[in-house]
Amino acid sequence: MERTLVLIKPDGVRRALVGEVIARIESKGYSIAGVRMLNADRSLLERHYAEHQGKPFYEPLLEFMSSGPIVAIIAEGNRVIEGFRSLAGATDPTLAAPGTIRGDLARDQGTKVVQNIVHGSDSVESATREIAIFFPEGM
Ligand code: D4T
Repeated sequence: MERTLVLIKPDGVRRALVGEVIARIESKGYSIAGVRMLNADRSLLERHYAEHQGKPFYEPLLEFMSSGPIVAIIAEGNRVIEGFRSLAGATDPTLAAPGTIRGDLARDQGTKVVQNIVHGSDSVESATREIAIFFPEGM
């Protein structure tokens, strides 16, 4: 069964959208196989966002992602990686379609890094790598 890593970012937790995001995942028909709330430290975020190192939004991204608690979720189901990215909507919340998590619940706040409530793995390889970072003891 396919698995993906979903993160509810600090903006989502601050705005009390944890239940809303989990409800959308479950309502779509996927299962929750693991949930963990944590304060992500810099070394964990450096591993998670290794592909973005050196980009202009990298430092603001790490700062934002460590600005408060996040919720890491393992969601499970056939084609869940693609399916959750579809539920999340486009990275830029201004352009994310209404009906998606970002389209319904986020907007551009004019910050250096976009605050778009959720992260979802983009491939089987990323999902495996990211789940191991956030659930090192397995799930
Ligand atoms: P995540 O990784 O959070 O699910 O988002 P995406 O898959 O949709 O986007 P990403 O990995 O390309 O970017 C990671 C994170 O950085 C922010 N970002 C991204 C930004 O502020 N400016 C940018 O130009 C890009 C590409 C948003 C998400």
